[in-house]
Amino acid sequence: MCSFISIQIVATGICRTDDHVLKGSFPNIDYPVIPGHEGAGIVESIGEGVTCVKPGEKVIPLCLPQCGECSSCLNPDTNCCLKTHLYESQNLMPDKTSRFTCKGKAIHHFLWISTFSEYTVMPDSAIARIDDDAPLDKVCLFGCGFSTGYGAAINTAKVEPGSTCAVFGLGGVGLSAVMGCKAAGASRIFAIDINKDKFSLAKELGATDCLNPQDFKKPIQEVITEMSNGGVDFAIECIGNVAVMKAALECTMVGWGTCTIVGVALSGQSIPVSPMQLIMGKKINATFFGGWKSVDSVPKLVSDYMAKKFSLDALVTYTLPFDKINDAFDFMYEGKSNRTVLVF
Ligand code: COD
Ligand code: ZN
Ligand code: ZN
Repeated sequence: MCSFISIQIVATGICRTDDHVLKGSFPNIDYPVIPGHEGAGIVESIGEGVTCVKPGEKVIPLCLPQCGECSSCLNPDTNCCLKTHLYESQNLMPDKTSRFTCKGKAIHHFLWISTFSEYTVMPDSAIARIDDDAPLDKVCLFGCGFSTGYGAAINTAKVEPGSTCAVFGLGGVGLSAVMGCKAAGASRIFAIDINKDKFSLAKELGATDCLNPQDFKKPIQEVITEMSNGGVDFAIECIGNVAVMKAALECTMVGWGTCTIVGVALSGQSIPVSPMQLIMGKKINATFFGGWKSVDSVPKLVSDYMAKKFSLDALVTYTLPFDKINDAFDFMYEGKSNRTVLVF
């Protein structure tokens, strides 16, 4: 049986995935739907059987549950709880109800979260109880962008001290991957984007070489392979573009290079990988929510942020009232923001 929690959303970031929902390019979405999946808020009320939180406590709703009981939750090597909605249509609560209506008509949920709403309802297996002092307009980024990118480097790629890395795509997710590579001790970090305005912050966060593929006649994978004397140890794709995923694999070192996929490609697309790349000893893997076991890890990430073990403030380009949501999407389309946080 599942128990439910009602949350007052206080702040929410906007992620490119929300735009995929608007454009109809994310799989398994039914409309009308309330997007938003990078939020933080306060428990408004709890349903029967809820023991993990009390009204008034600060929480982050999670796009990936951790039920603590299934074979995945009991396996230390995966965070893909089998109670996740990702294997099915994601638009209703686990009990197949919708908790949103407009003019008497049901509205669908997104990833169970739907943070573009003042109130939302979540199953108790997908809630992180966080520090009472946490600033919700910053730590909302642990709901997606920071956790996904930073964890891709630390948990999935398992970047090693002294290694060479390449991060493709410098949005909120890719910049967090740069921070993860730096924190893991990488000695050289290539940061690749077609928007050169992303480079100054990437350098501040740890990138050593910023490259715009449009500045080169050769494919970017050849440029990086030459600059890194044979290839990088770790490449991380944070765009969701299958051609870039191919380039990311191809710029890794023969024998041991690892390519980690973060971006979800548009429905129906697949990666054109030559088996020779794999036969030559390169590896490819992928991550959802940065490999973190969500309920256990997000409170610890928030505590580490509060203890100033890392900062994510630089990722928040704008903080705006919620009714400026359309401006926030425009900033994303124009490449002017890494993250805009909307506050209710
Ligand atoms: N070459 C280089 N850079 C590119 C290219 C290209 N061909 N195309 C786009 N870029 C750059 C853009 O200029 C931009 O700076 C960056 O790539 C992408 O940034 P954003 O801000 O659009 O995207 P993010 O950082 O918010 O999100 C990226 C994801 C890959 C996470 C997202 O799009 C996605 O696929 N999410 C699903 C995967 C997942 O784990 N989701 C968890 C919940 S979202
Ligand atoms: Zn996201
Ligand atoms: Zn589980």
